[in-house]
Amino acid sequence: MPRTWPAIVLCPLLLAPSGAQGPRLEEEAQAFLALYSSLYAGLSTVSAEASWRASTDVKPEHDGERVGAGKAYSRFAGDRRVIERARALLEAGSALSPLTRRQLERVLLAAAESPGTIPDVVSARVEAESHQASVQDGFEYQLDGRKATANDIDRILSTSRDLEERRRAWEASKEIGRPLKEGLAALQKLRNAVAREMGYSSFYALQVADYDMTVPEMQALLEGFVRDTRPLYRHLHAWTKRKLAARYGAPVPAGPIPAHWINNRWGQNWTGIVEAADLDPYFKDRTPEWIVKQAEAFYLSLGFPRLPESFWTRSDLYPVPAGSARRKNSHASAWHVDLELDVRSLMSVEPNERWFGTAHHELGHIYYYLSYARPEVPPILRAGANRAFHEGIGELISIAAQQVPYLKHAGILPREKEIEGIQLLLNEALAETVPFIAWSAGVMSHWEADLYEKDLPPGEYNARWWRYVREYQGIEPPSPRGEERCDPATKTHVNDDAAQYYDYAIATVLKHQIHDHIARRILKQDPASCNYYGSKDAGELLVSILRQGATRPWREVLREATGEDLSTRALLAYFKPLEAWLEVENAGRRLGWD
Ligand code: X8Z
Ligand code: ZN
Repeated sequence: MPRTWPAIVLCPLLLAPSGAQGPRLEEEAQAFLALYSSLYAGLSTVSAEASWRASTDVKPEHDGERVGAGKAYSRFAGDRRVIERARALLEAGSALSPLTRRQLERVLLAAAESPGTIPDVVSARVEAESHQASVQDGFEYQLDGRKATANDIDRILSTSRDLEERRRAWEASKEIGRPLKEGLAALQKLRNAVAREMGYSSFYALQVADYDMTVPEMQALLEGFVRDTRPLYRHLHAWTKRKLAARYGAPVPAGPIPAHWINNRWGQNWTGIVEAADLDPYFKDRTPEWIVKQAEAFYLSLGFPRLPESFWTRSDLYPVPAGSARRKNSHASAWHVDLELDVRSLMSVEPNERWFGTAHHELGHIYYYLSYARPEVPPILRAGANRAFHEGIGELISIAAQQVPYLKHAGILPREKEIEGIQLLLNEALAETVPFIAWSAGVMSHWEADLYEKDLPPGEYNARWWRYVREYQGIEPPSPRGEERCDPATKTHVNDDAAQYYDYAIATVLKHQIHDHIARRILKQDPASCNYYGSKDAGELLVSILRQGATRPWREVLREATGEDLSTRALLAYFKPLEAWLEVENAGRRLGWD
C-alpha cells in the first residue's frame, strides 16, 4: 500500500480555512506556505540529487533511486489536501498579498503535475519519465560499425564535406529515436491524463500556464514570430542552399535543403556556413577547462560573484574519459539542486565555438539560481520571471561573448583580425537566430502541441514531424522516414523537457530586447558591435531582473527592464542591414521551397 505523504506532519495546517479575512487570512496562508516551503525544498532536493546521479551515471540502481525520490516528491506536491487548502485560501478572499497569491497559484501549478486524486497514474508517470530518460541517456550511437559519441557525430557534421559521410553521420544520429518511441507514446497518455485531471486541456496547456497564457494565445504568439522572421528566413534559405551546393559540389536543390547538409542534427542552428566568421580555429588550442573559466570571467566582469567552490567540485563538465564505462546524458543542463547554493552543470565541453556558447548559456542559468536564492524569494518562486527569461539570460551573454571587441579583448581573436560586419551579422542570423525561430516556434512547438492537444496517434508521429520540418524549416530528410522510426524523440526536450520548447523561441526574442536596451541605453553603443565586458551597469540591469525570481508577473518585469512589451522589434532591427544585403545577393533568384 502506498503511504500517503506526511499526513501527520501536515495535519494542523491542512484544516479548512477558519473563515478568517484580512490579516488573519494572510497569517493562515503564510503558516501553510511556511510548512509547504520547507517540505517542498527538502523533497525537491532529494529528488534533484537522485536525478543528478541517474543522469551522470546511468545505471538501473540510480534509476530506481530517481523513481523512489520522484514518487515521494510527487505524492507531497500533489497531495489532495495541499490542493484543497491552496484552492480554499485563494478563494477565501482578495485580502491576500500578491506574493502570497502567487505562491498559492504556484503550489497549484506544481500539484497539477501529479494530482493525488489519481495516484496510480502519477506513479506510472514517474516510472515512465525515469525509464525514458535512462533509455535516452544510456543510448550508444554506432557509426560505421563503431561506437560514437554525440560529440563525434557533431564533429563530422561540422567538418566533413563528403555528403556520403555526412549522411551516414546524420542517419546514425537518428537511430536513438526508435527505442524511444514506445516510451514517448506511453508518456503522451500519462502526461495528458495528469494535466487533464486538474482541468487543463492537455499537458501542453499545463506547461504553457507558466506564462499565464492559454494554448491559442501561445500558438498565436509563436506564429507571429514565424511570420515576422519569414522574409529574412526565405532569403537566408535561398542564399544558404547555393552556398552549400557549391561547397559540396552538388546541384542547388530546387526545393528544401537536405537535412544532412546542415551542421546541426536538427537544422536548428546553421553554423559553419559563413567561413569568414568561423571561430572554431581559435579554440583549437584551448582546454575545455579554459572554456568554462572564460565564461565565468565574463559574468565576473559584469559584477556577478565567483561561482561557489561546490560548483567546480560537484558539476560534471567534461566528456567521459575514453575507456570509462560510465554513461551520462550528452545534452547540456544546469541544476539548482537544493534551491540554495548547490548549483551544478552537466556538460561535455570540448574546445570549440559551440561549447563556448553553451558554457555561457549554462552559466546564465547558474547565475539566475544564485541571484534569486535569497530569503525574500520563497522556494516555490525560485524560478525565472517565466521559463524564457531563464533561457534568455545565458543566450544574451553568449551574443555578448561572441562580439569581436570582446573576443579580441579576451585574446581569442588576434588584434589584427578583421571580419566584415555583414559577415558577422549573417553568421549570427544563421547560427543563432532566424532558422532557430523556424525550428523552435515552428516545428518543435507545433509538433508538441499536436502531440498533446490533439492526441497525435503514434502511427502519425514521423509524418507530422517531417511535414512541419518541410513547412517551417524548408528542410527534407535524405530519404523517406517511416513510422518505425521516431525522429522527434531524437530531440532530448521531447523526452525530458516536454512541451516547453517555445521557451527558447521566446528567449531568442527576449534576449534581443534586453540586448538592444543594454547596448543603446546603457552602453550607448551599436547593438551590432558592442562590448559589455566589464560593464557593471549592464550587470546591474541583469541582476535587477534575476534577483526577483518569479515573484512578479513577467510582463511587468520585462516592461520595467526594457520599457517594452514582448516583441520582435529589436530582433528585426538588429538584422535589418542583413535583409538589404541579401536582397542584392539573391537578386533574380527564386525564394521559398515549394
Ligand atoms: O537545450 C538547450 C540548452 C540547455 S537548457 C543547452 N538549448 C536548446 C537546444 O539545445 O536545443 C539552448 C538553445 C536551444
Ligand atoms: Zn538552458
